[in-house]
Amino acid sequence: MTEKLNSPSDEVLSRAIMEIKEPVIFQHMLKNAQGEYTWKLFEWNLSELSEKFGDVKLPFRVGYNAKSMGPQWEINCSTVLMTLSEFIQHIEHHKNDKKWYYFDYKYMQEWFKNKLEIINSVNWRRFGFDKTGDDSTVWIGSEGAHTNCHQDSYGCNLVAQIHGRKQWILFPPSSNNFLQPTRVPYEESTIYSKYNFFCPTKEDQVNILKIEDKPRIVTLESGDVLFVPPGWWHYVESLDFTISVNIWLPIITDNVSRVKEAIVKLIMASIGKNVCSTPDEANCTLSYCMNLLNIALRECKNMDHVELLSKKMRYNTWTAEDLATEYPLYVKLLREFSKTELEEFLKMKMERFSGDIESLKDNTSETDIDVQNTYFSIQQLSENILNALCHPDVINKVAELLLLQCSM
Ligand SMILES: O=C(O)CCC(=O)C(=O)O
Repeated sequence: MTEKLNSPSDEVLSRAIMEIKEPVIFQHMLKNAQGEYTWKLFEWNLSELSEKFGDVKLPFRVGYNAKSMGPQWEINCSTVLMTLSEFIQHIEHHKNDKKWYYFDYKYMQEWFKNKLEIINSVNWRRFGFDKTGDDSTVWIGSEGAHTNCHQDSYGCNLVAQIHGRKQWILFPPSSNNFLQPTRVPYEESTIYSKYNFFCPTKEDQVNILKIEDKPRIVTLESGDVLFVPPGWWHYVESLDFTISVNIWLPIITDNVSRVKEAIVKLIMASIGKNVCSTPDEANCTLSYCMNLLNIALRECKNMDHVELLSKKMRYNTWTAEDLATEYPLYVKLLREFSKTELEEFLKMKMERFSGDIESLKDNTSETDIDVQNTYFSIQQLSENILNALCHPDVINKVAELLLLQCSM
């Protein structure tokens, strides 16, 4: 019994994290024996935090707490610049704001490179990884700020909830075919689902309920650390003012993923000009993509296959269940949602807003609408072609054949 009260060692964790295939939540892991947080980031209150962040103007993406037909994509969002202190004041004074704000997916070293105190206020050593804020990203949002449902192409993920509550819906990698993967809008290393989880339409609801695997739904609170295994789809929403920090840890199959991402990028560069308009598009020239693909293929080829196999075989021990059973105070499995629970949950999300986005935006003129309609049909067609060509099943097969050819 005493054994069960021990927390997992750093060594056990760094190994287990590379092996488990189900998400888990780690609790009480970032506190010392005296019950104090080991990360400074947890210790600072909001006014201390605002002071540490200083006068750095952070770009917050702006979206709407309202109904919309499809997901609110980043490319359609405007941005406002605010210091952390201005942001905190803004949300305090606009409690029923129809807008949400998200400073999201920002590498800490880019924004706080001269603020070592902030960089060093994060440390993943307790999980067996010698990494700090230098390798982490930070996410600061108001109620309703969300990241549309997606799958990350590389690595696995540890997410620490610093402040507020964030809701996560996770689906296993096998849900690929049900989640309608799309590469439009194109984002390097992210495969989005077409469904709007923030405010689903009836059609979204019907389709999401067809997914056979049960989702896991969890609300992270301050001090929780979520582990997202490779390939798990996730939709994430702030339930109030939130701050979280995450780190992507490289895994052995990232080499092959790099080949797959390079193939997608090549397709995008060849025919996706009308539909990708993220900053990444600027880099998306054919020769640049060919070069990327070449490098990724060479990397894969150079990988010592014996080493790869032995790494895979060496410790095939931990499952999420083992870890939760062995360390019940520190590791929790996520609850599976039944079909009925999921149905109720989606219904609640569907019905929660009275107004729609269009009524909150400025009106567009009729001529604009005509132009948009013609553009829409061309765009829709290109989008369907791109999504068919970039479907994970297609890319997996192409990468497999390409790697086979290259190894001959
Ligand atoms: O917190 C969020 O909004 C999304 C986080 C995420 O997608 C990730 O950590 O992989």
